[in-house]
Amino acid sequence: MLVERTGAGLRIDSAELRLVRLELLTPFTISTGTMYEKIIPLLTLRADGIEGYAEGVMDPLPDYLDEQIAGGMALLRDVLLPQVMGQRFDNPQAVERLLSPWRGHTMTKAMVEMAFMDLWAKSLGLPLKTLLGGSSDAIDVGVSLGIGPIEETVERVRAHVEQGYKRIKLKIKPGHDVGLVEAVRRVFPTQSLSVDANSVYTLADTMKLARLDQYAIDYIEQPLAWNDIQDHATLQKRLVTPICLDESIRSARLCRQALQIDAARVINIKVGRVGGHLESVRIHDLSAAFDVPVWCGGMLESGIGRAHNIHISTLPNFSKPGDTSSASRYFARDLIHEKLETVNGQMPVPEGPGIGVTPDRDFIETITLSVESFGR
Ligand code: OSB
Ligand code: MG
Repeated sequence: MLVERTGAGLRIDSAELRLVRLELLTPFTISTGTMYEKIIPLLTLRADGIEGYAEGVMDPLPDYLDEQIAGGMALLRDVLLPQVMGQRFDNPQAVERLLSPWRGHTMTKAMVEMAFMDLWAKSLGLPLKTLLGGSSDAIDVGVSLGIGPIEETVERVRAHVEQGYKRIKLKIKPGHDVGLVEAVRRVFPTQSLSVDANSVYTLADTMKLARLDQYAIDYIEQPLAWNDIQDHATLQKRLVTPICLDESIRSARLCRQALQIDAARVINIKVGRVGGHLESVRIHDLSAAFDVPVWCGGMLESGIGRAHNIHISTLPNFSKPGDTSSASRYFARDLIHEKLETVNGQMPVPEGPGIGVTPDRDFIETITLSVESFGR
């Protein structure tokens, strides 16, 4: 249950929308392409001298979902930020309600909701996790390994297993699937493993995907189309391996429909994908009611988005390790002062009010592509 605030609510008096560029230490390849850098939209909302922060998880091109940075920035600039500016909100639900008429754009709307959640938690003097109903001080984490040569991937699995990561996720694509899993399983017979196809297969690949059943992987993530649920239910009937949906779950309603037809037995929640924390908590609760575990996905976030993800991962049904690994795996330098680093496969939850991390303004200035201000 979300903590209710009594009193006068919060009036948003200004905002800053910034675009920054962070180089990735190593390119990250998934079935749909390779990322060399992260372009990150950053939003700051201000009220009563307090600041709330969020980052957007959309990419420059609509290659993960049908949202992209340019469209999100335009919607924020022309519609969403003018809408919230100068408004007093009695609770985060009121922010969500104001944005609800706009269709789709869950990644863009999530930026406003998440920045407000951080602000709200800080105004109450509470860590975000407390507001969301979580309590643990550290969470179990896994890693997601991009597509690369098989031998090299086996060595990368070894390095991460040695660091204590609790689950290794292998990115797969046609021609780089059964052979890869076979090679990794041979060296690591009992390690918790999963695979992620990022929507690249079709039902015509059912026999191929069923061959993965013999390797005892925890789940196969998003094998079929990003906007499909029905075919995943058809596929699940033919597989022993549980299907985990990522791209397909963009709302609690889509999640309910997926669970009702057994299209998924595990759910990946990305706060920035589903519109924010409130919808994430609904998906979490709904999945619990279906006895389906959830885990927190990642989009190679900087420390701002990563901190949001870590807080929500403290809820009880986040019972599988999340993709909330050390920021230093991706970036030479993070956007925040604090270090988000795993210790023996566990990520400590940042302390203090809100998300508990603070932007490194000097560094952010040096990697800024554009800045826009709203309000006074
Ligand atoms: O499908 O989970 C995914 C990264 C970019 C786009 C899609 C995905 C991913 C990851 C990265 O798997 C996980 C992480 O942030 O560490
Ligand atoms: Mg995924």
